[in-house]
Amino acid sequence: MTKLLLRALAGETLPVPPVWLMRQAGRYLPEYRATRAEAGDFLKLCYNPDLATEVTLQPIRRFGLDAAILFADILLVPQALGADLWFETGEGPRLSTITSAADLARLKPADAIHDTLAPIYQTVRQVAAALPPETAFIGFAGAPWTVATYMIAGRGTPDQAPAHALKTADRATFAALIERIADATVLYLSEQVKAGAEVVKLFDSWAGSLHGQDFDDFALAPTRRIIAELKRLHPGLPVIAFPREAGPRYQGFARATGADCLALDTSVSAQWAAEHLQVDGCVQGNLDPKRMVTGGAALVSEVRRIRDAFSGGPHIFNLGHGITPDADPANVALLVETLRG
Ligand code: 1CP
Repeated sequence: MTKLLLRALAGETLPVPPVWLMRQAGRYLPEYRATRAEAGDFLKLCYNPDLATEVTLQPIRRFGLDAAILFADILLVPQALGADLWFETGEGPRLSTITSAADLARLKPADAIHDTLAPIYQTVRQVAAALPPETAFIGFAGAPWTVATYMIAGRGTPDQAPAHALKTADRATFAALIERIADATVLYLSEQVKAGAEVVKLFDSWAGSLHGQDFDDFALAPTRRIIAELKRLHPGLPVIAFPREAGPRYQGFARATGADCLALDTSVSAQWAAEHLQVDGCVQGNLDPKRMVTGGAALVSEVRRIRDAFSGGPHIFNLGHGITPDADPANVALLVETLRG
């Protein structure tokens, strides 16, 4: 096994950690903005295999990162299940809402997603064929809770209140929605792997708003089931889990779910994570995405601090959340140079 990212995921401690960045293909890159303009809008870009392949490869060409991540979005699964999806310019995603058993009944069965998602599998095939031999390829999906928060509210929400409200008012419908998304997620990620993805990542961006038994039932349990089913279908498949803002619930999450790597947000301390999380396997993340805007000597020292904190075990260098549109590409180059130089 020569790809550094796969070696780290297998538990190897490497002298220089492999590096990639969440949302590494995006608006901070002029070449992304040009391709997105060519596509017309964000969803057309996602469903155009040639253009989606192009934007997936752009940050690899520019920075020589150790992994590419499929260019798509976590909200394509709701769309494939029959939800209406559109993006309001300057605002974000909008979806038709699921607030009752009747709304849930109108969704398609999980195994009906492939018609809509076929172009995404084609993108995976094209990226896999085009990547340099040293670059690993990451597929992804949203974790059920996070996807459900968008399906219930019909948009991004600061506190996920509509999803919490449905969970309280009609737990059976809420749990059935989580199950439907989990079923679809297994099928979707399995097709990505068949098409050439070597690693998959589950984004549970809103895991931090689940507490106590709810965290166990709706963040941990669906993640565990998805990982178990994927590993049964694809023995040895490495999985990265990102229960963002889980705080103390990060501890034991990899062991309980079978994840090979935990993606860390910016709120956990690297020291604590090295002591309490890295003992269970690989970790990635933690650098504040704002450092990609501000750069300078402070970026260099932050990169070294995080690298040194995790130098005693398997580690993938990454940000604690997605890179922002105001990031300076020169700071990404500086990050990579600092790590490898
Ligand atoms: O070009 C544009 O203006 C669209 C911006 C954009 C991009 C570049 C969106 C809309 N999605 C994406 C791509 C994307 N989304 C990727 C591609 C691969 C890469 O990392 O380079 C990935 C992995 C995602 C995942 C995603 N989408 C998450 C989970 C990760 C996270 O950031 O927490 C979430 C929550 C979404 C939903 C979504 N899609 C887009 C936006 C603006 C949002 C957030 C909406 C909100 O909560 O308000």
